[in-house]
Amino acid sequence: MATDCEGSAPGSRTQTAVGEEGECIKPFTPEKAKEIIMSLQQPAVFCNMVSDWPAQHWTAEHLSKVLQGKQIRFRMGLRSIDTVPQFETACSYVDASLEEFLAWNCEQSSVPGPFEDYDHSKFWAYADYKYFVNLFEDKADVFREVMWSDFGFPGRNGQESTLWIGSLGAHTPCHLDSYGCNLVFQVQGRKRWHLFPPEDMPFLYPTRIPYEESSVFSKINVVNPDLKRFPRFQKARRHTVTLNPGQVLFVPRHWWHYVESIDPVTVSINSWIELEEDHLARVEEAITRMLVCALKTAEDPHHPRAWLNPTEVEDTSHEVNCCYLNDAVCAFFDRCGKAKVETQALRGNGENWRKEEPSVKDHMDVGQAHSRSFMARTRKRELASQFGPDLVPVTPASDDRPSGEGGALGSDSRECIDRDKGHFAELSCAGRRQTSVGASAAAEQVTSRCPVAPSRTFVSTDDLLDCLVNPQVTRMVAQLLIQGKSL
Ligand SMILES: O=C(O)CCC(=O)C(=O)O
Repeated sequence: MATDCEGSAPGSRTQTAVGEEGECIKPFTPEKAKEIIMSLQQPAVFCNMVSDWPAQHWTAEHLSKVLQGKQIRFRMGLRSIDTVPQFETACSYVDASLEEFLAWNCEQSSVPGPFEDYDHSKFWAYADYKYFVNLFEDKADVFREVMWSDFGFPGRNGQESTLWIGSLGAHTPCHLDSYGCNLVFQVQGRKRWHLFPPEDMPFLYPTRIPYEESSVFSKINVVNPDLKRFPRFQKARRHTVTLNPGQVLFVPRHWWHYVESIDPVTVSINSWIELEEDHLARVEEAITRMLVCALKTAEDPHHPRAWLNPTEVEDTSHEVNCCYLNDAVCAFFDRCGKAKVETQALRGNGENWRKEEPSVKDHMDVGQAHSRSFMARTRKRELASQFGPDLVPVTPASDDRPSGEGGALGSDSRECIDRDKGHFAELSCAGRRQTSVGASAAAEQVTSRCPVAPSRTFVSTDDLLDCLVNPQVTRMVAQLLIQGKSL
């Protein structure tokens, strides 16, 4: 069953217990909340934890007054549902104030101003992923209206948070965040989250194009999947939850998510909590950056922005990327020390997507592994006992099969697969012939026969990158690199 937390219909808020002194009593102490966050490996919704936060009043109207006409960049997307994800590289952008956004959103028709070219019935607008520090600059009093200290992170407030303001249909394509785990406070309107566990990575067809440091995108539009192209997606275990105002969603590390606004205006605030595992993730990200920049720049030196997510400022030179990789490896050793190389770089360390591939160290530690798994089971039971009205687990959707295109492959798709097989056979033969004529002759053939038709080549740069910088591969490369340097 999809989770829809009770007790907070849109716009309304749950009652929080009040103590004798009039103070707000929360269901979890900061210490308990942090313990849950640091050990829970499934998404869950915290209720009744933020009713005394000043930021609960941050509607878009309120923020428009605070921001006093400040220009914000809105990402404009089409409401129509395609099977291809609407990546940020395919969106257009409008600079406008929140007042102008609200006028466009309320009028529901073209109003003169920055949104005039965007028919409200066809487009959504999203001021997404806005760091508070850029929006509010040094307004420390505004930062303090967000109090992540209630979740056990003293001193963490708006300064370490991002803001998301969207219209109906605004969404973020399915991706995972390479660093940290996530706390998301829904302030206004509702958002529907579609989540998938890290172990489902092979079913989500990961890609690093468009390239953005810290995000691995899925090639699938999870609300309208193309099951002919991506049949493995049928195996993905979708978890859905509708997040209501006043609730805080906990997204564990590396859970995939697609997020859509399902009310006319939505406002949410999130903070990514750094984790110990981020040190290794930073090395993996540096390897990814180096390979993506090198191959994509070589492919088309003149159009870097075509593959770069708009959130990335620039494609960096090979020299800069080398420095970045060296810094990441040094930081790994500085922060973790050689002792941690064992636990972080060589062992499974509870990482879901590596469960199937035990490391050399795990093979040697069978006895210890058994007692570890006993402890993990006990821990899981302890955590489950925390679930109740104030901490609602996000469970797998009852109909696991994704919607659209009928689910099972029909005759059309089978036909298409057979056609593809024929294509494959033809091209593999061509490939074998090429190797037999020798590398230099083959290279000559390549340059003379297909000089400018990358779309017709069988293996494109992106196909190659999808394999080379697949997160499972970069994990292994990072481990080998760290292992080599720790000797
Ligand atoms: O709210 C959204 O649209 C996306 C949020 C997100 O991706 C995140 O918080 O990591």
